[in-house]
Order: sequence, then structure tokens, then C-alpha cells
Amino acid sequence: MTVTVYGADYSCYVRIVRLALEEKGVPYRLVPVDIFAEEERTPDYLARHPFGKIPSFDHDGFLLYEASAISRYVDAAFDGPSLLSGDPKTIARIEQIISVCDSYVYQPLVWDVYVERLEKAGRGEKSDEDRIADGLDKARISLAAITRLMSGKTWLTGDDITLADLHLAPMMDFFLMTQEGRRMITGFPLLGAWWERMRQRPSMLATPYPA
Ligand SMILES: N[C@@H](CCC(=O)N[C@@H](CS)C(=O)NCC(=O)O)C(=O)O
Repeated sequence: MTVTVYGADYSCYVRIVRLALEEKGVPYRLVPVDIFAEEERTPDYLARHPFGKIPSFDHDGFLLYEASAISRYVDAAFDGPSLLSGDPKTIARIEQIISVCDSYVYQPLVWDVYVERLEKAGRGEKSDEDRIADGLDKARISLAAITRLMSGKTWLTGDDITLADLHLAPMMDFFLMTQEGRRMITGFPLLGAWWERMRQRPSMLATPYPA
């Protein structure tokens, strides 16, 4: 049985898939693909992912792309604790949070705030302050929305960790590397407590972003 993830350890969406594999205890190989390097968008890679993104996934010749499809597949195809179970309302919440992350969390937290504030500065480029301010406004709406959906639970949707937690955590990790992110989360204590639990999960510790 061979499971291969194609992608980079710096990628949020690659990490979502790796977290699912780690939580299920599935051994896998990470084949590095630096998708931002033009020369790595080879015809071979585009055959795995026609939209030229990471991750892509291969389980004994079964090819898949799109992180949420991959992590659902990993959950269903392998033994280990279920990451998508519960009554219909709980499952709907898990699906809702995953969709909220893709639609309203990823762009502001990762691109508008983290990349603009830290990654660009690291490359010696000037940050776009308007974009950061707009990203922070959107981030505040996202954190408030997720806090309301959590409604006092240990993990995002209840007592068990699910694909919803694994989707949000890699985005939150980037956001909380910024000073603005750390300041903002103090206004959302429930989410702050969730992050303290989440960041110490062995799956998170096993998949750190490169320093
Ligand atoms: N919808 C895709 C999103 C994947 C994605 O955006 N990956 C980023 C890295 S975190 C990427 O490949 N970006 C390359 C690009 O946009 O050119 C999924 O769920 O897997």
C-alpha cells in the first residue's frame, strides 16, 4: 500500500491532507513539488493536477486532487479514528466549517495578512497596508463566525477532532505568526483555547511549516 502526497511542506492545503493522514496513522510519502517555481509545473505534474496547484494525491494508482476530497477519502478509506462522523447536524457543521475556511478564511488570513505582512517583508518587498487592513476586517468576520459555530465545544464541532479542525488549523497557524493575528485572537477566547489545544496535537507537531 503506497500513499503519496505531492506538494510542499510550506503549503496550507498540503498540510490539511498531511494532518488527516497523521491523525489516521497512515504512512505516506511527501514528494516535494514547489508549485510557485515555474519549472515544477511540468506536464507530468499537470497530469496529476490540471489546475497546477498542490496537493495532489496517489493511493496505489488512485489519483485525487482538492484537499477536502482527499482528506474525506483518507478518512473513509483507512482505519483509525473517524474524522467525519456524528449526527446529521454535526456532519453539516463540519462541512460548513470546511467550506467557510475555503471561501472566507484562507484568502484573508493567509494571503492578505500573513503573506503580505511576513512573507513579503522576508523577501524585502513592501507590504500592501490597504490589503492587510482589508484582510484584517475580513479575518475578524471569519473568526467571529467560526466562534459562533463552535458554541463552547472542545474541538470545533464537539468532543472529537474532525476534518473541520484539520482544515482551519493550518490557516490559523500562518495568521497567528503575525502580530495582528495574535492580537486579534485575544478577542476570541474560545478560538484561542481551541488553538492552544490544536497546536499541541502530535499531527500538528509532525507537520510544521519550515522556519
Ligand atoms: N482548492 C485547492 C486549493 C489548493 C491551493 O490553493 N494550493 C496552493 C498552495 S497552499 C497552491 O497550489 N497555489 C499555487 C498557485 O495558486 O499558483 C485544494 O483544496 O486543494
